[in-house]
Amino acid sequence: MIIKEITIRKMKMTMKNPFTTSFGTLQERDFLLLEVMDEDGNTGWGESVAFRSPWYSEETLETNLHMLKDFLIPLVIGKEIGHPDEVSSLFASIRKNNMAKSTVEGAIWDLYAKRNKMTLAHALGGQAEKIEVGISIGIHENTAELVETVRGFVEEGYKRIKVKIKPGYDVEVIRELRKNFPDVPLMADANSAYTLEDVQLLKQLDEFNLTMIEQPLASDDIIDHAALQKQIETPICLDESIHSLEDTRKAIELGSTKIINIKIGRVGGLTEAKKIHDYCMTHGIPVWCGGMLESGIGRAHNIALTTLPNFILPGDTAGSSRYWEEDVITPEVVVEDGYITVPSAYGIGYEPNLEAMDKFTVEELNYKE
Ligand code: OSB
Ligand code: MG
Repeated sequence: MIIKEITIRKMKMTMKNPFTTSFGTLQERDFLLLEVMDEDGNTGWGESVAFRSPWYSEETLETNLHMLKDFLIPLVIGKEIGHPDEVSSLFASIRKNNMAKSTVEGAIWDLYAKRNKMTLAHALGGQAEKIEVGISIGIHENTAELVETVRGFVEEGYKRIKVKIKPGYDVEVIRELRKNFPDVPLMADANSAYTLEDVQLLKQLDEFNLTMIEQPLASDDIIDHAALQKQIETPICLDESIHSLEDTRKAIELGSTKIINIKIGRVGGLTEAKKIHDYCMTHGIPVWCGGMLESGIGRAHNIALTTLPNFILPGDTAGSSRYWEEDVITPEVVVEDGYITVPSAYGIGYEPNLEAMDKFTVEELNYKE
């Protein structure tokens, strides 16, 4: 396939509910969608999961736009590409900027699958026909309200509940949740809010039988996480610290992590995500698919990835209605009794809903060969 044309849409959508982490609250979701077109007029879609500000990682919507316009698009436009695995070699001269790279690579994967009349899941080697879904719940300062929110999602059938924690909002909140939901698979995500000085506090979480604690320590750390894991029972799962297969190998060798949260954008695309999946499978490390409050385009990629066999734990791939009044794909992503049925249409398996997309598009940028 030859990449003839690329269109970027700057998007602005408002989430139904604000989402609070240890870093702050988000309700406006600004992001990029990217469409690639080949010589036959087939198209593929990708999403940049970077946020407006660099709280989760150093990338932002504007740094992604800069990388795409000035470096990444010029490296693929007009190029003949046999397989999406080649995209990472085309980008080899560019360091990091994984979310920006993943935006283009994801669109090329979708295009490749459509050209070959396959689902993206099959193109990746995934087999599952339905996937288990968990949900990530933001910080609620009022614990009674949190309990009711969790109850609603448990009743909807979500297979695992993840709550955000931060210093001052941790042990007692988890205790209350465990008291109310003794058997629900429960986990906590700290988004790097603690340090090794908090070992005694983190140890107290051991009594609640959490499936895991996600990224308790610094976002660039694997050394202290290894030290922490030696002192706590709860399995550590790394999110922010893992950007590549190499990071994965090192973290596993050091004993910094027992589970990996794979986010396609964070690791630079589906090809790297699949490598991490395969490596973890060989090493007995279960993985699950994280979320970045994506629109339906990004979620569709997450769903396809989750069909690979080592995605043993439920992911943060909640349905469209968890986030949006109206999503940008059709049909929307539906979670039924805690499962998503993997779509059978070619490529990402959902059609862009152009009418909805236009409503949320702030600007469109077009690049031709
Ligand atoms: O740390 O997993 C995270 C959302 C934004 C940034 C980081 C994270 C999250 C979530 C929500 O936990 C995942 C989702 O529902 O998409
Ligand atoms: Mg996380």
